[in-house]
Amino acid sequence: MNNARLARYHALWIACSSAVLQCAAAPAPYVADAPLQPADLRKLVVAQDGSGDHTTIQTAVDAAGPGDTILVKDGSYAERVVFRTDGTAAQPIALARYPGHRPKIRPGTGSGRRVEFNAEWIILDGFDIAGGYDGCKVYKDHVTIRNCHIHDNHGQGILLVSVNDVLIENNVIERNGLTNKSPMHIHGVYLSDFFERGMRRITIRANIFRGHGGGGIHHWNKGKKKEAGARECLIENNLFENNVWELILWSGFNGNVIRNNTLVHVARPETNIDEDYAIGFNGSSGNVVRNNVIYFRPSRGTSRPFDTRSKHDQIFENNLWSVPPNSPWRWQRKLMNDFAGEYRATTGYDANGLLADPKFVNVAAKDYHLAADSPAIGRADPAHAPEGDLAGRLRDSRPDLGAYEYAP
Ligand SMILES: [Ca+2]
Repeated sequence: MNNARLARYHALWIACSSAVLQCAAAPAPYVADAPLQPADLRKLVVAQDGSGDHTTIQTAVDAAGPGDTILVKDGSYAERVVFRTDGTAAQPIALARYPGHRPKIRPGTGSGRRVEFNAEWIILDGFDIAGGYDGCKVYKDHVTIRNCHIHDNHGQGILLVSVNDVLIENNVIERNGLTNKSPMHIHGVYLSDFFERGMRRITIRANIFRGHGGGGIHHWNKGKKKEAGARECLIENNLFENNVWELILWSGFNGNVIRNNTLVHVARPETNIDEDYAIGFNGSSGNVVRNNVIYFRPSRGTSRPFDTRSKHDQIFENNLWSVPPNSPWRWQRKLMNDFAGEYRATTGYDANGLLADPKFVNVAAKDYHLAADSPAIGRADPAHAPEGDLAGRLRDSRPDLGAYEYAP
């Protein structure tokens, strides 16, 4: 997680978006209309020692207008931060770390204490956010959250409420909600269409999600309104590691793309729910799940690699599943007995996929890069692979499965 890696990611994204360069992979199918770069019209410096323009983040945020960039120096800022002033597409408001610094935001656990977005066209870049009620909560469209470490908050890591065009990239999001009275309801990123307006173009790429009592990513909406739920979202190049559910996509998560992620499900926090799984759908349909690596080892009898509770169909192509024999799973509400033996014939999914050990470099050391003899190398569909990978490396002409492209 560093700026250099993010810069490489953007450089190759821009290179591949131009007509001049030929890249192995096709452009992303959906990308949030969210701000990529600060405008830097005016720079406001926040420093606790009085050497800047402000000593608290919130006074700087309240003073900022469109095009302004707030740069925060090292320190632990015990503040609730709330954006109330909109930026614009050409002139977003940016709140970023001062170059070379790594400021901490410690909102405190009182109700509503977090980094809260009540304004559009905002960039948040480079903070360590912990000990809040939530890490971040987003109520408005056109927001970018990148390069942050969002961890050990009492509630959600990032909570999106009925918004469109949010970009979440290059963050490490871990261990949120373990102090909550119901950790199973706390997720790394929670897409909640609470107002049932629909959520469009949420892009979640190149993040690490780890150790939540709920999902790495969870989607939910409460009702039956046709327009409600998430569509045209892109989840790519992420590592999901040992959340109770890596991906739990319920109630109206329809028509989205989940590609080139690595899911490692070998352990989990002990929380207030017994079951766990790597990927599951309920009341969600028409999603494309492609080029992912799912590494599953059960931690208890109710651990499942795959869990579906409704009859809606998804498209699964070119995924690698590593699942021991006789692993229980759930298909269209029915509990099954042996995923590896039953999956393809039962679902019709992954005719071009693999049931194999992905041969990570070192699972015990949590190094999930591919080893030289990995069967995942060269197995992704080039027409549907991202340009880069989780490490900010350009994928080659024979793209690999999972979040990490193999480099000899
Ligand atoms: Ca390759």
